[in-house]
Amino acid sequence: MKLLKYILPIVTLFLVVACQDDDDATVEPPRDFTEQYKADTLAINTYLREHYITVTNAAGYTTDMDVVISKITNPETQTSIWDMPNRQTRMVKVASQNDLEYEVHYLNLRQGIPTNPKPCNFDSVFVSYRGTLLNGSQFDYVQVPSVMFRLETLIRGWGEIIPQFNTGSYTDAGDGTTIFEDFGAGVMFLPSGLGYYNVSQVGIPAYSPIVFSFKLYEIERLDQDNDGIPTYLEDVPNDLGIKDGYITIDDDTDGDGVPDFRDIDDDGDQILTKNELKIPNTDPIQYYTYENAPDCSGNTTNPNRIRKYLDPNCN
Ligand SMILES: [Ca+2]
Ligand SMILES: [Ca+2]
Ligand SMILES: [Ca+2]
Ligand SMILES: [Ca+2]
Repeated sequence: MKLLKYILPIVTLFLVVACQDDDDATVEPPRDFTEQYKADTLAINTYLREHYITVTNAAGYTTDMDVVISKITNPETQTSIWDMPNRQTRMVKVASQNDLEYEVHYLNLRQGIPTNPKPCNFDSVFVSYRGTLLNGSQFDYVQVPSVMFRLETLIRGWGEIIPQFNTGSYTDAGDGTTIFEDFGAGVMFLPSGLGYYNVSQVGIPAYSPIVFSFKLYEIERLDQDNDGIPTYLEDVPNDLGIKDGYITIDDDTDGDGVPDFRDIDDDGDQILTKNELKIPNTDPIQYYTYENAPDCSGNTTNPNRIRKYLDPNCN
C-alpha cells in the first residue's frame, strides 16, 4: 500500500459558490444568452482542438489523476482533446438553463467504482479540483479537500457533470492522512452560462468559459425537506418508470409547484410525508425508509408499488 507523504495546507479560496456577496464581484448587464453561448461554444471547441491533456497515473498518491492541459506544439505526437481516443472519451451532457440546451463537453478520465454511489445534483460532494480559464490561468485549486460542498449552492455546471461519476475507495493511512483510490475523475469545459456568466470573480472575468478538473472522493446524501426520504430518492420516475437520478422542479408528485424534494407533504393529502412513514404501534416511534415504505394495501415488496406517502388515496 502506498502512502500519502504529506498533505498540503489548503490555502485557496473556494470560488465555485454561485451566489456570493463578494465585494470583489462586479456585475455587467447580462448579454443575450444565445449569442453568448455561441461565442463560448466557439471558444471551447477551438480550445479542445488546440490543446492536449496528460494524466498522471499514481494510484494511492494525491497526484493520481492530476491533469495538465497544454497547447499542441507537435501534432504528430500530441492528440488534441477533441480527438481523444475512447479510453478517455470526450463526452457531452445536455443541460437546460436560461431557456437554452447547453451542450457541455467533459472527459471521463475514470468512472469510479461502478457499484459505488453517484451523487444526485442536490447531494453534497467531497472533491479535489482545479479551475482554469481557457488561457490556462488558474483561479482555484484544492488538492486535498477538507469540507463537503452542496451541489445546489455551486455553479450549475458542477451539478450537471459531477453526478456522472461514482466515488472510489479510501483507507486511513494511519498518519492522519487518507488514501483515495479508484475514484471518479474528469474534466469539464463549461460555457459561461453554466458558470458565473456576467458576474466576474477573482481571477474570472465576466463571460468566461471555465475548465475544471476534479476527483470525486465521497458524497453525502441530503434530505433537503427532512421528511425521511433522501433527496436522490425524491425523483419522480419518467414515463418508463425509471428514476434518472436528476432532480428538477418537475419532480412534483402532487403538482402543487413544490418539487418532492422540498415538499413535506408529497402527495398533497394534508398528512405530512414524515407522518405517513410512521410505523404503527412503535414506541418510541420508528419510521419506514424509502426501501420498506408500504403502499395503500400494506405491500412493502412490490418494486412497482406506489408508496402511500406518494398516494393521496391513503395515509
Ligand atoms: Ca426528502
Ligand atoms: Ca409537490
Ligand atoms: Ca418530500
Ligand atoms: Ca401526504
